[in-house]
Amino acid sequence: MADEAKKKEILEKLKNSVIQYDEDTCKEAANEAVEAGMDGNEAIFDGLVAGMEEVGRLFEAQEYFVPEILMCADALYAGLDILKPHCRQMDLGVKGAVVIGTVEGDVHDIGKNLVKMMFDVSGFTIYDLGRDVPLDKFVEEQLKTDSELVCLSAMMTTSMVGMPKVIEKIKAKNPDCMIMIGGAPTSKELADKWGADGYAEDASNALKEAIKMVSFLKKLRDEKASKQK
Ligand code: B12
Repeated sequence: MADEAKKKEILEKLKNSVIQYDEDTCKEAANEAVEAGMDGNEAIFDGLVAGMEEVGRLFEAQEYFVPEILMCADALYAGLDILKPHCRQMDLGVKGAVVIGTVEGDVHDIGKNLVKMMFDVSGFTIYDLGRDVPLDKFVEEQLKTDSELVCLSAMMTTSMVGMPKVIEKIKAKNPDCMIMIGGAPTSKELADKWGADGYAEDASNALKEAIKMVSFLKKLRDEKASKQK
């Protein structure tokens, strides 16, 4: 197990390598985290994601533009590839199947992939549709896989408007399915307004919400089945 000073140093290195879009240093820091026995989850969220948060600030301050951000995202993904296999597997007693994707018109997928990773380490079956996903594709995939959960991600006010359309269509075809939304411009209020069953502000809360939603759905399905007997 890494001592605290070493851990702090590695987290700073991960964070700064994302900010400085330095893919090689990011890989090096990720490997150091693995060698030091750090939890992958901590290295990802307190290192890589902390770096991307600062990148967001630099973008807003117009110090960074799209080309820099793309390189920052490349560095983050290079570190993520190394750290992902070292995330603690969790058995939270509830598993389910989830369809996940970023809605049409939106290519932001870092947040969506972090949410996916949390489901992955918890043993969920994942159908990842990727990014810029045509709205009807979510509906088709849910029906095809009969997944308990559909997770919609959006990072732009212009793309999030697709969410209520997907929710309406899925609910019309299969009311027995739970839908969770997330991404920076979304909120609990919007989720309620659009008829989604859940909202979470980050990846670890997304998993907690998903567990609650899937447990509730399974209970409902069991009750329905026992009434039909
Ligand atoms: C990285 C980035 C990019 C990268 C994306 C790379 C990639 N592969 O994802 C690139 C360079 C491609 C990009 C492009 C653009 N971007 Co951009 N981008 C960002 C930036 C800097 C960071 C986003 C990010 O990855 N954050 C880190 C992750 C970890 O956080 P997150 O995404 O919020 O995810 C967490 C939560 O939201 C939540 N979550 C996410 N999804 C889901 C889903 C569910 C179901 C749940 C429960 C939770 C959940 O959990 C995640 C993990 O904890 C943000 C700024 C910001 N402050 O957010 C702008 C930002 C999102 N981009 C913006 C814009 C405008 C654009 C462009 C239009 C710029 C341009 N002029 O071309 C294009 C759009 C292209 C398109 N059609 O999509 C704006 C959006 C403004 C708005 N409100 O609409 C932002 C907010 C910047 C700004 N302040 O102006 N961008």
